[in-house]
Amino acid sequence: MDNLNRIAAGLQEGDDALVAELTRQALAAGVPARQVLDEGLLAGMNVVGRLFSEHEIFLPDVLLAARAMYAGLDVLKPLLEGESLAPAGKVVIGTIQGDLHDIGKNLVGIMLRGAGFEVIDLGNDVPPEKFVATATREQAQVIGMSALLTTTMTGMQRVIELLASSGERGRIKTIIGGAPVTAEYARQIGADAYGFDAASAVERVKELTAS
Ligand code: B1M
Repeated sequence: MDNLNRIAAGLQEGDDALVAELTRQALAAGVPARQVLDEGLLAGMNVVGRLFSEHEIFLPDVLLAARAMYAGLDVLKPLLEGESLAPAGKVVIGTIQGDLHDIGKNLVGIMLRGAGFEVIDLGNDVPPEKFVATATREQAQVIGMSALLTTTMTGMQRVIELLASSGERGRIKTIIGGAPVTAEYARQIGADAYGFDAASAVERVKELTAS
């Protein structure tokens, strides 16, 4: 088994120390950070998601896998963030209220920082009012919202409604993403952009801040 497959397997087993060590080894062997992320950590997490939905594994297993994912991400983070120069713009990000999933949102934050954006991360379970109040106070150009549950994604529309009622909708743009979110849903609720993954989120935010 090659190193990236071992990372994916270690993540599925929830072995955080092993995942961190294998991630360091892969980097030392010259594997690019993005490849370690995509073919090691994310590949492992995809299997975890499938096994969880098929009831082959249970919540404690998913929690351990998430911890292992973070152990690997901690090693990759400095490389993914890179060295940014002048701030390209300010983005407020968070996972919507009621939703505790934050791995994808954190990845989006890391990649945005890597592209030179100043990122204010509100964490998870963020009330709509907090997104709007923070972006307004901080004069951010973009609000980025993440949702992983079909039951919480509806909360993102509330943020857009609040922006409209406070007169900030034209100035502060919105981008949404997360596993259950689609481009069609983004259009439906009036979001300015949809990010399929962290890399495309960066491209969309660049477009939003350029216009
Ligand atoms: Co939960 N969970 N979970 N979970 N979990 C899912 C989402 C689920 C699909 C699993 C399944 O059944 N197959 C399912 C949701 C079903 C649904 O809504 N239809 C589910 C469920 C049901 C639950 C609980 C309700 C389980 C329970 O308690 N019975 C519970 C809910 C808790 C809550 O939030 N209130 C729960 C809890 C958890 C853990 C805490 C154990 C853990 C989260 C730990 C953490 O985040 N710190 C967890 C995990 C890890 C998952 C899965 C397995 C993996 C999610 C993940 O981190 N993926 C997930 C299965 C799946 O998604 N297939 C699942 C890796 C991450 C990098 O991907 O977040 O999709 P993702 O982000 C991607 C893109 O979506 C995109 O870019 C990222 C990078 O490419 N993206 C954006 C994300 N945000 C973006 C924002 C953008 C743009 C792009 O712009 C701003």
